[in-house]
Amino acid sequence: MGLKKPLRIGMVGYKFMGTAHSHAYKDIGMFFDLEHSVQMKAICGRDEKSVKEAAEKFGWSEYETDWRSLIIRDDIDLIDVNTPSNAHKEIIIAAAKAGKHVFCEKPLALTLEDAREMLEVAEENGVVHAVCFNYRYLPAVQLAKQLIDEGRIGDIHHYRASYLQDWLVDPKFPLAWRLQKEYAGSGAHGDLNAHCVDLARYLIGDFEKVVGQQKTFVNQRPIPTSMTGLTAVASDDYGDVTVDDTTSFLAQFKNGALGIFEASRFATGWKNGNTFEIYGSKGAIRFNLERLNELEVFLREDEPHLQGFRTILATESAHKYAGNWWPPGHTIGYEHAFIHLIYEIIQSMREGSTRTYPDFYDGVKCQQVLEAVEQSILTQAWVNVDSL
Ligand code: SOE
Repeated sequence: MGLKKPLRIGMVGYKFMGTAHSHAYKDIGMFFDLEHSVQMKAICGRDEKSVKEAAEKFGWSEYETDWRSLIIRDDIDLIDVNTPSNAHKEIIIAAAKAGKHVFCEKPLALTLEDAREMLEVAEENGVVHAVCFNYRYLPAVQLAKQLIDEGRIGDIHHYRASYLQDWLVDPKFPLAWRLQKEYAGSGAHGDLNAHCVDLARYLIGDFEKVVGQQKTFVNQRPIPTSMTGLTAVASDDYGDVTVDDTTSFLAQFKNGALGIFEASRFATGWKNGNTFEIYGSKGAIRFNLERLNELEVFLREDEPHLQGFRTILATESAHKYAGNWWPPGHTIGYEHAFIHLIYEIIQSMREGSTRTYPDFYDGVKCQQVLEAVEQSILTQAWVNVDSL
């Protein structure tokens, strides 16, 4: 399907991710040359007062209170969905059937079956489909990918990933939607391991088999009266936590590498520690999102007296996307990865261009690994990812 100019966006959701996505649409034209400029047409949410406030604050021209009205508007080309995960499928499928391009927050769906259906419908309707695996698009992560693709790290032996946060270590933290299976599908696993699995696939390739373990440390929490970002206000009533607080797993990759993954919201001291370490026959790479401008690199080819991890500040114009921002050393932040991803989606929408962003196929492949891990926990045995 050809792309109309400019690209007119309709968005569902206006909380944490809604803010991040709105910010990206607002800023992108200031720093990136777009063949198709972006118009923030309408934002949608059920609470009229709040969505109206969000529209004004974030710079959307209009607001809607029913997503069904949003997706049938003929002045909108792309629907961006960043609601709680349980609402993704219905909205995305309806939007794709209405001929809209679709951009969805991760995890794509609550189940592998749902994710597959979303991919099928998007393909049948010939629309562009993308998943918000934003961390691929940090300059330091792009550098890691470049070094691996250039063969500088050699054959990969080990992939270690962790995504560690600590916002649930307080047992009084309220029962947010992210702690309820019906809304979130799973806990730390779908929320955080989803990013780790996508980064691993992006950087070193597909998974062969997995085996995992998971635990919920606090089984009941106060029901919230309100929630913004990861901050919530508790009431005196308690409800059941129905998802994992932590899930870790071992993996084997199709290329022969071995992997270790861990996601937790109980990792005291870590705020948003999305890390990976890659050890290969020629070198090694280490990344930590809490220091997102940096990439640690070790190259065995260095002279013996210079051997050691060097810290590269990925802010040179030679580093992908960095040159669009500030002079070298003027660092960027969490929000920029969303802009870079949206830039790739828009660029790839040009006639005849190649896809350079994660699409629903990647969303399905991620869900397949997540579900294989869940199955391995139930059966207490390794699960071959492609058997699902
Ligand atoms: C909350 O755990 C969260 O905001 C995730 O939902 C995001 O995907 C991750 O990027 C940061 O943490």
